[in-house]
Amino acid sequence: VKHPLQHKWTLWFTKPGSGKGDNWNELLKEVISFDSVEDFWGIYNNITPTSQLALKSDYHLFKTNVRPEWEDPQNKHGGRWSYSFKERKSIDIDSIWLQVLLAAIGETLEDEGDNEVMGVVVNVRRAFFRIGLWTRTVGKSGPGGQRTNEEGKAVLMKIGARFKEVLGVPAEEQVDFMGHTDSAHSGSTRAKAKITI
Ligand code: M7G
Repeated sequence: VKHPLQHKWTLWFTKPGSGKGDNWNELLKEVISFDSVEDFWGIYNNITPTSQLALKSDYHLFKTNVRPEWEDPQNKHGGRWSYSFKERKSIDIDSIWLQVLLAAIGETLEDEGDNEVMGVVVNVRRAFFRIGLWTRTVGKSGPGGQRTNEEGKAVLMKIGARFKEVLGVPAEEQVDFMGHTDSAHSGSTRAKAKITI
């Protein structure tokens, strides 16, 4: 008997492009979906560890039926907590990313009913590994929102704090939150963060 997860998840991979003229859509590939603990380990044990991926690769683990893109209807009002590990050589990115995956599928990043976590991402870049946690809202009572702005912000901050703990980021370091509309308009996801924890 398999142990069911609370949600079904889909793994995506962004393969490194050749540089100029790369099309985001052509590089993003859906890999596989799973909804049990056993299937998660079967997949995890058979994919390339993050530490061995080529530069400009990404893994994305998102709830099934949510594409790991700003444009997805379930992401477009949302944002992302993120942290860049700049000491690429001295950190164990594989165990950090595994903890993030387990927190996502084990639903420990949010409380039942928060309904904010859309997925998690790891970006392999020349100068850093960046791990992100995508949320459905930016902590405001957006369209269909059932929370006040204050409640929304509190849920977002609680999720950010748990994410920071899972990442093992020291208290004095900052984990940043930014809305996807800002990411999309900046042309890069490195624009100034709005909220930090
Ligand atoms: P990144 O991989 O998040 O960060 O975005 P990086 O600058 O450290 O590599 C790199 C580029 O990929 C962006 O400037 C966009 O051109 C493209 N890109 C990334 N994301 C997450 C999206 C997305 O959700 N939708 C679209 N259309 N492009 C994206």
